[in-house]
Amino acid sequence: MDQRELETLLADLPLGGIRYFPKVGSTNDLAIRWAQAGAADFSLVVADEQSAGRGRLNRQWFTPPGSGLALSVILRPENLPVDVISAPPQTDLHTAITRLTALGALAVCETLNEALSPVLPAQIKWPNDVIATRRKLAGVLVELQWSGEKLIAAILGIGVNVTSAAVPPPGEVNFPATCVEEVVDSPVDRWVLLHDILVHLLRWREQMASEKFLLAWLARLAFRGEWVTIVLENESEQDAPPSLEGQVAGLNSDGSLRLRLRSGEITPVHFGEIHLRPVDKPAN
Ligand code: BT5
Repeated sequence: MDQRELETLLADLPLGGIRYFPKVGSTNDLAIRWAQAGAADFSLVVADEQSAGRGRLNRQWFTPPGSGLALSVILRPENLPVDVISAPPQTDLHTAITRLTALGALAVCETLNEALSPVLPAQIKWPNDVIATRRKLAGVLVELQWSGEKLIAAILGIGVNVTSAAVPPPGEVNFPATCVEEVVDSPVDRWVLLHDILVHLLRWREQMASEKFLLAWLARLAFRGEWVTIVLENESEQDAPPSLEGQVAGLNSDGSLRLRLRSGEITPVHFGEIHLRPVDKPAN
């Protein structure tokens, strides 16, 4: 792949601009800088390899060369539905980031469900992972870029493991990992996946604030009805984070997870707070 080939591949899509790099630190960093320099809405940064790819809370995201997709899309707030991002200080950042994250995860899920044969049964492990056969094969990282009080862009970063070379060794991941080719058991053209992910992003962006979007997201929510442990994330990492155990009961309209506790009470869990692992049965 090179810049010109990528432009040809994506020529039918209404993108703001395209930048391809064989190797970068993080595509999100390049997208942030490009957004600051005036990139048009829906501009795209793609890299074959990342040396400093990141996940949430500055965790690492592994992207060796030739093995997956690493992309970042620059979304301008004026082109997002008003209900998703309103002007600060009214902006509810958790809700906005959660929806934008779901936009990325849903686009990846639908692409994997539709573009491949056999169908790849991808699901969304709330809030930002795409899993299949209970293992992670893609992750989404949304970062907001401000100029003083003004939100200038949301950077939607997506990493997808396509070949087995993208899958980190078991000791280096906090959740079991896999890749697209392992799940479908055949070679996959990652650039076809990239094209289709962008098609789904463009389509769903228009409808991100709708009930239809929430239902599509809910339909792909992993672990529904299962008992899970929610670890409340603690950025300071000084103490072991507290955890909650409950059954995944669905989504609230703000995108928070509905968790049914042992008492039967349903409690919302908000973005940025959790880590999620299935457990076989409730603890006594
Ligand atoms: C994520 O974070 O899953 C978000 C990943 C976003 C990556 C994209 S690539 C393009 C753009 N540019 C960037 O720099 N980032 C975005 P989180 O849920 O925090 O998961 C991170 C954790 O996943 C790590 O701590 C590892 O345990 C695990 N991990 C790292 N690389 C992985 C991989 N390739 N496949 C599966 N798991 C991985």
